[in-house]
Amino acid sequence: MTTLIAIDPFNRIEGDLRVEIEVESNSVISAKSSGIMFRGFERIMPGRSPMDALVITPRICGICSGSHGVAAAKCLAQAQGAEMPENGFYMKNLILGIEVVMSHLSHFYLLFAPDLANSRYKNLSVYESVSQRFTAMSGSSVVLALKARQSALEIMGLVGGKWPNSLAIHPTGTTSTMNLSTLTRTIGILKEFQDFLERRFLGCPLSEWLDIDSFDKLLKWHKNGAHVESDLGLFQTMCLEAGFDRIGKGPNRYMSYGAYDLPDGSTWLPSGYFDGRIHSFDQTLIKEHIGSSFFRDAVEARHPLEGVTSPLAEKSGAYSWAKAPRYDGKTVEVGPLARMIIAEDPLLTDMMLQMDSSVMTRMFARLREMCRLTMEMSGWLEKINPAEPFYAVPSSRFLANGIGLTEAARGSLGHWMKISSNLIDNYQVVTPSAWNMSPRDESGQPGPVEQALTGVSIADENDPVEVNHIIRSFDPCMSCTVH
Ligand code: NFE
Ligand code: MG
Repeated sequence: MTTLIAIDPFNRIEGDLRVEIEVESNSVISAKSSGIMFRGFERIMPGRSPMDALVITPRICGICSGSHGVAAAKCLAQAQGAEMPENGFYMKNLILGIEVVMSHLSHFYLLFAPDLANSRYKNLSVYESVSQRFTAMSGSSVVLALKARQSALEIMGLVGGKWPNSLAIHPTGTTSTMNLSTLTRTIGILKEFQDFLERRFLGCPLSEWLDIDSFDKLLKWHKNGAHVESDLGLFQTMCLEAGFDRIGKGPNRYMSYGAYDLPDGSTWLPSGYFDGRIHSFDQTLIKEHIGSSFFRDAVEARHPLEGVTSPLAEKSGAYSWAKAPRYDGKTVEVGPLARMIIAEDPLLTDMMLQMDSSVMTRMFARLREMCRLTMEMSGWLEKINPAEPFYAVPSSRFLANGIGLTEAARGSLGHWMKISSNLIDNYQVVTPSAWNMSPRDESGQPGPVEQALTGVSIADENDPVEVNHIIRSFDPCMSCTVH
C-alpha cells in the first residue's frame, strides 16, 4: 500500500515549501518539492534603469539580500566595463562573507538543531546534552549563538551600513567606507565572534580545527580532550549514532560559480563542476527547464539570458513555481558541500568519498565553511587601507549585457541582465535553492532534494523527522526560489 504524506507548509525555513512523499513499506519511493507561491521579480525589471537592480533585487530575500546585491553589482560592472578600487573588493567580500557566516550559524542553531531534540532520539547517549543545548529558543547554546549573531550583525552594520538590503554595494565598489577607528572596532567584534566559535562551538582554536584534513583525523580530534563536549563534538556523536551519515544522498554532481573576487582577478573560492572529478565551469551550459513548472513558453528550456517568465497557474502536470535549472542537462547540488568539494577542502573531500553526500557531510561542509570564512575575513580586514578609495565614479552608459555570478550562503546565485537602449530588456535570476529544490524537468529527472529523499526509511509516518533532516541539510529558501 502506498501512503501519501504532504508536509505543507514545511516549517522553520524562509518562504513557502510543500513537500509530498509517497511511502511504501516504510520507504520513500517518490518525492515532490513545490514552491507554492509566485512572486514575479523578473516581471518587474524590464523597462527600468539597469542601476535599479541594486535596489530591487536584494528584496528578493530577507536573508541573502547582500548576495543578490553582489550579483546585481557584478552584472552592472560587466555591462559598464567598470573598474573597482582594491578596498571595494575586500568590503564586498566582507559583506558577502558575514552574510554567509550569519546564515550558517542561524541555520545550525535555529533551523536544523531543534530537530535533534526530537523524542525519537531519547535512547542516544547524547540526547540529554543535545536537548539541553539545542531546544528551540531556550537551549543554552542557542542563547549564546544568538549573541554571536548579534556580533555578526554589528560587523554588517560597520561594513554594509545596514542589513538587510544594504545600499552600499555598487559595481565600482562600496559607498560605505572605513576609518582606522571603525576598522579596529570591526576587527575586535570579529574576534568576539571567533571566541564563540572556539569556546562553545569547537572547544579548540579555529586554526586547530581547520588543520584537520581527513575523516580519520576528525574522529581522532573528537575523542581528544574537551572536543567531544563542544557543540560540534555533540553534533558529530549524534550524526554517527543517529545515522545521518547514511541518509540524504544527492545527485553527487556539484557546481560552484566561485566567489569572493580578489583584486588580482582570482577568487578565494574557485569555480568548477564535479561529476567524479573537477571540470572547469561554463555558464553557457546552464538552462532552466519548465516541464513541471507553472510557466508557459514555446520551448521547454532556455539559457537564462534568453529566459522567459510567463506564469501559467492552470498547467497540467506542473507542481511548482520554481523553474528547474540544469547544468549540461543534469541536476547538480549547489551550496557549501559543493563549494568545499570544488575548493578541494581535504576534510570534506575525504568525507564525501568515504560516506557519500549525506545529511552529515552537507552539515559539516556548511560548518566548515563558517569557520574558514571567519578566518579569511580577518585577513580581508587587514588588507583594507582607509587612506585609499572605496568607490570609483561609474559610467552611466551600458554597453553590453551583464552576467553576475556569485555564491550565496545556499549556493550558486546568478543574475543575467539584457540591456537595450540603456534600459533593462530582460532580467533573469537563478537562485541556489532553485537548483536544489527544483521540480522535475520535462524528461522526468527529479531535482536534487527530491532525489535525496527517495529511498529513505521512515520510522514513524506520523513524525517523519528523517525527511526534515534531509530537506534542512540543504537549507532551502523558497522566497529566493520563487523570486
Ligand atoms: Ni533566500 Fe538565497 C541564499 C540566494 S536562495 S536565501 O543563500 O540567492 O537559496
Ligand atoms: Mg528565475
